[in-house]
This record gives sequence, C-alpha cells and structure tokens, in this order.
Amino acid sequence: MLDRLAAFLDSHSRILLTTHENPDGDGVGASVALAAHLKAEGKSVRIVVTPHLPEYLSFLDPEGWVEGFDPAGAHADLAQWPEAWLLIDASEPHRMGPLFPVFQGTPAVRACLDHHLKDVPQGFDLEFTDPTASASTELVYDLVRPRVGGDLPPVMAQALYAGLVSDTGNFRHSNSTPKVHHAAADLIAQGVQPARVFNALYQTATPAKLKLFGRAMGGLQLRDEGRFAYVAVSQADLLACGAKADDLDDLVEEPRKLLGVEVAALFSETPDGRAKVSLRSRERVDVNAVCRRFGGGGHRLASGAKVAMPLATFLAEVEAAVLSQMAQDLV
Ligand SMILES: [Mn+2]
Repeated sequence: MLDRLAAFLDSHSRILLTTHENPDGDGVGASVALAAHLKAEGKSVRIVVTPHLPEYLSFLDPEGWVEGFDPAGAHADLAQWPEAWLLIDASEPHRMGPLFPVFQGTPAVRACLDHHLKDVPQGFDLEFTDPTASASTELVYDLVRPRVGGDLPPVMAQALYAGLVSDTGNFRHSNSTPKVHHAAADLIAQGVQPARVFNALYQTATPAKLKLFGRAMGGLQLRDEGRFAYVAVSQADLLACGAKADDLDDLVEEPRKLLGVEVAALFSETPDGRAKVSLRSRERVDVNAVCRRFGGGGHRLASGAKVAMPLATFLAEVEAAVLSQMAQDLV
C-alpha cells in the first residue's frame, strides 16, 4: 500500500492535502508532516482545511502552511489548482464538509489516505487505507521515515508525534500498539518534547470550556445500570457559558471515566439546528455499528454521526440503538 502511495505522490508535482471538516491533531499532524516531506522534494503542496486550523493546533504549523477554506476569496478556483488531491484521515468525501463540492468538481486525480473503517468504495481514483493503523499519522510516518533516513526536520517530527498522541489519546486507547510506541520513541529521540506537545494539545482549556463541562456533567444521564452514560449540550448551553463548538472536543471522555460504563456518549446541537453524537466504547460494544445506522461511522470503539433532526429526537433514537447494540454485544 505504501509503495502505491509513494508512486502516486512521486508522479504529481502540484498536490493538495485536505482532511475532514473540523480537523483534529491526526489530520493536521499527518498533513503538515507529509507537506514538509513533499516540499523538501521540490513539490508544490498546499493544505486547505475547513473551517480553519483550530487555535490549539497552530503550534504544528510554524510556517503558516495551513489555509482555512475561503470559498468566496482565495479558494474560488481551488478545484483547478491541484494535479492530485489527497484526502487525509477520512475515506468518505462528504466528511470534507464545504470542501466536498470543490472536490467533486476538480479535474485532479483524487485519493484518500486513512485508517477509518469503511464499507464500500467512495468514488476515489485511488485509496490508501489501513484500518489496522492507529492514526493516519502512523501511515505518513511509515511512508516518510525510510525516505528521509537520518534526521527529521523538527516541524515534521513534532507533527508526526502530535498526530500519534491525538489519535491514541496520549497512548491510552486500545490502538496504542508497540509499533506506535516505537515510532514515538524514534520521534522523541529526534528531539520532540512530549511535555510541550501534551501541554499544547490538552492543557489549553478556557474558563468558558470548564464551565461548559460543569454544566454538561450536571446533566449526566445513566442507563442500563450505568453501562451507558451520556451528556447533552444544546446551543443554549454553549451560549450560557460563552463557549465555542471546539470546546466540546474531549467532553465525551468525561462520562467514559465512570466505573462500569461500557458506552459513553456526547450529544450536541450544531448552530444550524442539526444534532451530533460522539460515541465511545470501552471494549465490547461496536459503536461504529450504531453510528452507521445514522449515516455516520468511524472506528469500532469510537464513532460519530450528524443528522438533520432535533436534538431530543436524535437522542432518543440513538439511546434505543445503543441499548439494543449493548444487548447484542454484552453477552
Ligand atoms: Mn485519525
């Protein structure tokens, strides 16, 4: 797979890298690291994300490579720019959100590099996916490490390390394989400072965010004798706390901490009135199967979905689906 990816990248000189809407540390880390490598090889590379690079990830982009998608301005002709378009950390094009129509209209060769599960081909010319990888960044590491050889540029090493940290939950989740730890050790030996990355990724809360967590946890709900725990956040809750959508990022980790919990969920409402859920499973319940029913997906133990439905209706439907999945998987 990596040989095919290398051949694809080698055969194009103008390459656009994008990731899913609301980019995370893995998508940004993988994009920046790959861009650093391709630029060093003399290629023209752009990274465009939507809606923008989150502030807490800006430390990964000291050169200012990452462009926030601006359809009316700088990116009006974006579809025409690339020879090759690589979607990173997603393998379903609609997960690009507002970039999806641009992607549909580009004459570029279209490919994806990803570690998420998917059921069917999604209309790419080429697919580079490996669901056994812990992170998209791990795939980029496997590609670039042998090609760069000795010392890695500091920007690349830090981006790779941050991507691995992000998707393994700082090496806590079930995808924290020996291979990931070996890669992390290599990157630390290259000069990455783990404490600096941890602080940048995780120790950045605002008072508004902590108030939002408090408000959400005050409404903690338990079902099935505490095996399913969830919190819900409405737009009114965000407003009341002065919080932003980004502040919801790791809230689902809170109900997940409960002793005896099998599935944790965060329900939230988007500004345009749609409903979202993030589901986390401790080990046995397949939450990807639950999210698939609502047009979402991800991994077996971590998945999400977004629907055009009122929050309360969606919450009731997902709750029923989770309880039925638990009845099936917890035997
Ligand atoms: Mn990922």
